[in-house]
Amino acid sequence: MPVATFAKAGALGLGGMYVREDVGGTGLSRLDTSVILEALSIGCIPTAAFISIHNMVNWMIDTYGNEEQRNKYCPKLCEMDHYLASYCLTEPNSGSDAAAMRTTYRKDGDEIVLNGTKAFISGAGISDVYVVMCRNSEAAPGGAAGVSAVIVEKGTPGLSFGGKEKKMGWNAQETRNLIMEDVRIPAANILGTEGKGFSIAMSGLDGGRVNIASCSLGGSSAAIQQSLDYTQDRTAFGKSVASFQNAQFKMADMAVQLHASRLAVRHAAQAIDNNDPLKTQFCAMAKVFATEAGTKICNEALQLHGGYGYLNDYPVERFLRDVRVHEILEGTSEVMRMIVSRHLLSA
Ligand code: FAD
Ligand code: 2MC
Repeated sequence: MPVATFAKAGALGLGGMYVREDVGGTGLSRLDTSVILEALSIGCIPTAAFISIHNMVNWMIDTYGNEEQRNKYCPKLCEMDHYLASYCLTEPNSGSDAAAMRTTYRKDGDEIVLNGTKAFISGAGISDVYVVMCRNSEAAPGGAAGVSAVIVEKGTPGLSFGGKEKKMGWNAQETRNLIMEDVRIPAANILGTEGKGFSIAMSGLDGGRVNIASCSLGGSSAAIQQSLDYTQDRTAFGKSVASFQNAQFKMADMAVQLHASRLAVRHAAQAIDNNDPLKTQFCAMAKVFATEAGTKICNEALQLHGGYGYLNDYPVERFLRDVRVHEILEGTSEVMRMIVSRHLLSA
């Protein structure tokens, strides 16, 4: 992971883009953040995407934390100088059905004791702060009731990490299991109201989904530019590839998809800024639309590059591998459709 680069990004104010200024944040809107993450992703999608995850966690602490928690964690997270944060919801046996989590905590005086395993955690092993969703061991299993969000610091006895997952893309960040065996932390590390952790996790993800969709915009935009450059340079049958109407129409369709995606993403970002009652639905719509378009655009870009597109001499295959996972993480396309259809049916 480019930890030193994150420190430079922190110095530019990118560690707490939508965190309040009194704890070192930049105080920008979600709309501003979307534009920034799109621009960063033109360079490297997983680097931008980890900055997004770090910002999501920092915002959760800023928004739901008490003054002590905000002052303890947010200023350092905003600096992002070798001080990073991870978001821990998924478990080996529960991803889409996040409320089926089995990680528990039990109270013991002023402390709580955590047990369980979180899977696929971006930044695990490197991050210093982990916001972990876990269920009170006395609560009934299943469902959102009894789930709390807690802050766990790296180095706490009983906290360990699994091996580094080998992935198709997103290789500029590490993905590992987070294993908790009798991890003791102060009960004061519960974030927000005890038992409301599932809602806290979901409200973080509304913004996270817009951010990830913004990373797909950046990847799509880069892939279109690479296609324009390559097809004008490459010749076949005595002409530039760009002179074939097939290539022109493909690139026009890619630009149409990107434009529509960008409008949906920016609108969803503004819906969060305006606390629109339909914000969750708009975030889900934007994520499914922009991330599926991102994969299609990058795949078409690879096709337009012919065999060279398949070689890692050109960046287009990396963009395709990196955007593909955006249809899965922070809620799959199917979960996004579930959120939208639930709203439609309950309207
Ligand atoms: P499953 O839930 O098992 O789904 C399998 C398939 O069934 C999917 O196609 C899914 O859409 C479909 N499906 C499930 N339920 C339904 C339904 N009701 N209707 C229709 N279809 C359904 N998680 C974190 O908490 N923190 C992280 O930092 C993090 N980083 C990640 C990084 C990477 C690179 C990856 C790959 C994953 C990461 N995740 C992280 C986990 C990610 O959020 C989950 O993989 C994702 O939510 C899907 O869960 P799952 O893999 O268990 O799939
Ligand atoms: N904002 C605030 N609260 C919300 C919310 C939102 N967007 N969505 C749901 N809630 C609340 C809801 O109001 C309810 O609260 P209460 O019990 O107080 O009434 C509670 O959460 C339970 O909501 P549901 O009944 O809708 O819960 P359900 O179990 O049906 O699941 C679903 C909802 C499928 C949307 C959720 O499980 C989900 O988002 N699954 C996908 C998981 C996911 O996205 N994982 C990403 C992991 S992070 C990652 O991948 C990274 C790379 C960082």
